[in-house]
Amino acid sequence: MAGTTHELTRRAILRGGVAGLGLMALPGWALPALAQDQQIVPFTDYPDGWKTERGPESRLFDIRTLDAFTPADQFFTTQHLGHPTIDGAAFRLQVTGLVDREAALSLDDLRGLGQIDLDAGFECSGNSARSMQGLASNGRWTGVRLQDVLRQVGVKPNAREVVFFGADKGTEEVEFRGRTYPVEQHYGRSISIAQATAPEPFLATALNGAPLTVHQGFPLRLIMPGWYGAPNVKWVANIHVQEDPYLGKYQARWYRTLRAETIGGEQMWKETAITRMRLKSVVARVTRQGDTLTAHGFVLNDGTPIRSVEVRVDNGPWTAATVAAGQNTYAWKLFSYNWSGASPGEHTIVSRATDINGGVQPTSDDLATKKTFLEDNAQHERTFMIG
Ligand SMILES: Nc1nc2c(c(=O)[nH]1)N[C@H]1C(S)=C(S)[C@@H](COP(=O)(O)O)O[C@H]1N2
Ligand SMILES: [Mo]
Repeated sequence: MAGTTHELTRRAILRGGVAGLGLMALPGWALPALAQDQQIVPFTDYPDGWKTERGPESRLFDIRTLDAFTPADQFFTTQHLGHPTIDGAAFRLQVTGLVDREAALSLDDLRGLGQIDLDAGFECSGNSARSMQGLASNGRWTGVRLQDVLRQVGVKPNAREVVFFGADKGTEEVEFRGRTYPVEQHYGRSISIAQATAPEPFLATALNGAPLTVHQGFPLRLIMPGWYGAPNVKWVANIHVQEDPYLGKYQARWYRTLRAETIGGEQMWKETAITRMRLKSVVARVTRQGDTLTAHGFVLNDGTPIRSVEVRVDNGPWTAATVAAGQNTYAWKLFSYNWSGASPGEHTIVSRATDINGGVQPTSDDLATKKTFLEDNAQHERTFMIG
C-alpha cells in the first residue's frame, strides 16, 4: 500500500492525552500513558502531507492521539457559515413562538435552571476513511437540559417542532424549480416536540470543564446525545417553537441520505434525515511493547449498548476485543486488543462492532445501496508497519 509512514511521537501522544484536561478526574477507563519501553507503531495509510488543520476554523482530530476525552484545542471542528462573535455577558437566548411566555435568557438564567455534566461524543455525518475518521471527538459537556428550558417557558398544545437557529448566518442560494433566490439565512435545525421534551437534549455552556471555545459554539450549543454532528447546533441564539415542520436548507436538503430499503418485498428508495449515529468502530492507534502489540480504538453509535467489538489482523479470524465496562451511554467507547508474533513488514487491521440488538457494523459492500456519501459507517481497514 502506498503512502508515507507517519511518525507519531511519544510526546504527541502524551500531549494529546488526558494530561491536557487539567483538574478533571480521570475515568477508570482512560488510556494509560505509554510505558518507557512501549512504542507507537506507525500507520502507513495516511495520505502524504496529511494534517489536522484545514484552515483557521476547521480541524480534524488525529485519532492516533485517542483518549477518553478530546482536549478542546484538538476537538474536530467544522461549520458552514464561519464563526459569529458573541459577547457572553450581553448574550440572551431568545425563546419564541408557541410558548406561554417568550423569554430572553442570560447565561446566568440558564445556569440557574440546574447544571449537569454529560459525556457525549459525535462524528460529522461526512466522517469516513477519506478524512482518516478525524471528524469525530468526545467531550464532557456542562449545561442544562433542554426540557428544563422548555418547562420554564411553557409549550403550547399545538407545538410540534422546535427549531434551533445559530447566530451564524450567510447568503444562501435557495433553489426552487430551476431558479435560485439569494437570501440571508441562519444555520437552523429542528427536532420534534417529543424529541425536545425527552431527557437527553442538552444545552451546553462548557466543554471539559472550561467555557465553550468559539470553535465549539461559545456561549451555547445544542447537544443531541447519540446523534450526528449536524443537529448539534453551535452558537444557539434562538429556540423557536412552531407547528409546521421546519424545512430550512440544513434540515431538509443538505443532510439527507438516499438508500434502498426492502419494504413489503419490494426495493424502495428512501431519503432520510441525518439523526442518530449509525454503529461505527475504528482502530485508532497501535502500540508495541516487546513482542506484544496493542490496538486501541473507539465505537460511536446512538447509545444502544455494545455487545462486542471484534478485531481482525492480516485477514485472520475475527477475535474479541475488550470494551471496558462502565463507559457512559453517549460517550465514545474505547476498546483494546492484544496480540503477539507480528513479523517485520506491513500488516492490516480492521474492527467491527455489534450492538445488543444484533446490529453489526457493515462492510463497504453492505453499503452499496447507500447512494449518497453521508453516514458512512463501514468497517475501515488500516495498514501499519512493523520495523
Ligand atoms: N450554528 C452552527 N452549528 C453547527 C454547524 C454550523 O454550520 N453552524 N455545523 C454542524 C456540523 S455539520 C457539525 S459536524 C458540527 C461540528 O461541531 P464541532 O465544530 O464542535 O466539532 O457542528 C454542527 N453545528
Ligand atoms: Mo457535519
